[in-house]
Amino acid sequence: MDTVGSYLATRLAQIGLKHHFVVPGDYNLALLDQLLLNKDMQQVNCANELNCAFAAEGYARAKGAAACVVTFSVGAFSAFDGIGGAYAENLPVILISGSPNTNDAGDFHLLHHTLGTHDFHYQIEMAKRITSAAVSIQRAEDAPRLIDQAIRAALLAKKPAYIEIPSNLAGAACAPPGPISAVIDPEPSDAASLAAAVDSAAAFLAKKLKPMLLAGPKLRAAGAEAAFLALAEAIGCSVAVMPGAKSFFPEQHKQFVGVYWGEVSTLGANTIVDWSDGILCAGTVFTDYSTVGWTAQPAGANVLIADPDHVSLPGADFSRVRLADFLSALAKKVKRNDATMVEYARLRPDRPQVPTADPKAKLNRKEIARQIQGIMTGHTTLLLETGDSWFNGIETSLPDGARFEIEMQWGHIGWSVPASFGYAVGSPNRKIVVMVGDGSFQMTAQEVSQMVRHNLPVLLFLINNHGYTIEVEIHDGPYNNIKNWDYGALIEAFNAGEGHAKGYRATNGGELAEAITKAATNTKGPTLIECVIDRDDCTRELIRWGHQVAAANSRPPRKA
Ligand code: TPU
Ligand code: MG
Repeated sequence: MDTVGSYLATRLAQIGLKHHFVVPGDYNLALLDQLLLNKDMQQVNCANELNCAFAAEGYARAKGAAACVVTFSVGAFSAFDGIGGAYAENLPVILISGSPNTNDAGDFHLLHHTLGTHDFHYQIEMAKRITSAAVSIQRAEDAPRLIDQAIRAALLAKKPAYIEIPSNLAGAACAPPGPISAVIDPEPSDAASLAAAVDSAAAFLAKKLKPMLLAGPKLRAAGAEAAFLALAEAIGCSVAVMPGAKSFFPEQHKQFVGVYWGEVSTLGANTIVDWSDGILCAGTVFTDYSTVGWTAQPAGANVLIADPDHVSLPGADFSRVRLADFLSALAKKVKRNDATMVEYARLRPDRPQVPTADPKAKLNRKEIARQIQGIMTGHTTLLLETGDSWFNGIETSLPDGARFEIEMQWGHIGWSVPASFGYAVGSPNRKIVVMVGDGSFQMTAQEVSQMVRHNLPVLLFLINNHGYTIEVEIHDGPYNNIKNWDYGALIEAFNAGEGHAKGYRATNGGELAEAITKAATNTKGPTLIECVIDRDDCTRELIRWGHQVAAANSRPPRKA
């Protein structure tokens, strides 16, 4: 026989997890003991549950799925924020919470860490809104069915799931796991719907004089990057990506025409999107942010939307069509049409050449971006935090193999610190580079100490512009000022005599270059380089984007 906890551990290992992230608490301690018995997985502690959920979120970006284990209410409520992020960002993070002993409800006990009422159901009710499946195991014999159901739902939907395990059931006996295919095998497309969707899409594209492709953030979740590339090459047309899909199409590919983000696009992607008469949007998500305050949203008769399990085009809709199946089948049916590439050859702006700054001149963001560009390799994963880091980093040209992570849908400042920790645990052979603002860093800074604990050489560029600059551009006020910290000293304080974290402070280009050189030699721990710039040194793109988003946010209410 298995136990509920060992069953869960086996399933997590079987879906490819080598780690799970935890914060202990008395409702989950017996469960953590059971998970530790599984030698295929390591248990990784986090400093708090918000960071724990974001660490799992980052791990899921690297490995495809993740799990985090927290205690009841005091832990789970914090984790919900990161789980909401995983939902928004289409990442299957399994949240596991310890919960009250199964006898307590019937005994009408009041319990610690709860709301102080006899109701212990509120947590699963809350979890249901931010997961694809939420289960509570109240009898050990139900565990195999409910655990499989929750994990499968998460993997299929690429959304989180929630599993609640009472403190007295983690070690209780249950049946051993059956074949894992029952959990992981994908749902096939409906064959007839797929064929009809492909026929309609091929006809749609054949009628267009200037077709092109646009990749969106859901493309990776749908496992459709390779199929998208095949379709692009079959048509030979221009390919733009949304900010949340950067790196989902190789940027060194000759058909890559930049990041499409309305007027703040890179490489003139918007000029070709605006010129095209037939845009196949794969996995796109159009929000106020990604459409630059609703000023740039492909829609109408020129647009075909291919979602992870649905295709819609003018006058037709097809359900149960898996995106990868659709794109691969379509690639075999389309005609070559490179009109958008011919036009793009005329429109293509030169890549901005940023001159090297005088090494003694005051540091500015352009010089920071230039130097970060210089360290990008095919092994780099660049994580961009919410703030001007988005705009500074989005222009980075990614060498083949480089990956890029951004949390634009949820947009929780502070995400990048725990997420890069989780990502580094999941992908120890990649070079993890983070661009994070001072305000964001202050939200989750303590998770750097886990990078120290695990000797992870994450490289953090902390852009210290003395406040919440992105907010200044959207809507300014005294609330956008923050307390300055000595960031380099803080990082080294995490060592406490037993770590290898290094902190540097750069106020000019020369100091930055020197810090980057030293960081390259620190292979046993994180390096933080505080880059000090003026409060008003921000990108033109942030200002333009900020104005449009502010205008969208402040639309007056409609008259009744
Ligand atoms: O480059 P910069 O100065 O814009 O970045 P920094 O310093 O990280 O400041 C970010 C400021 C910011 C806030 C306060 N961006 N968005 N917000 C709103 C916000 C508040 N709370 C959470 C959890 N997430 C948010 N995005
Ligand atoms: Mg700032």
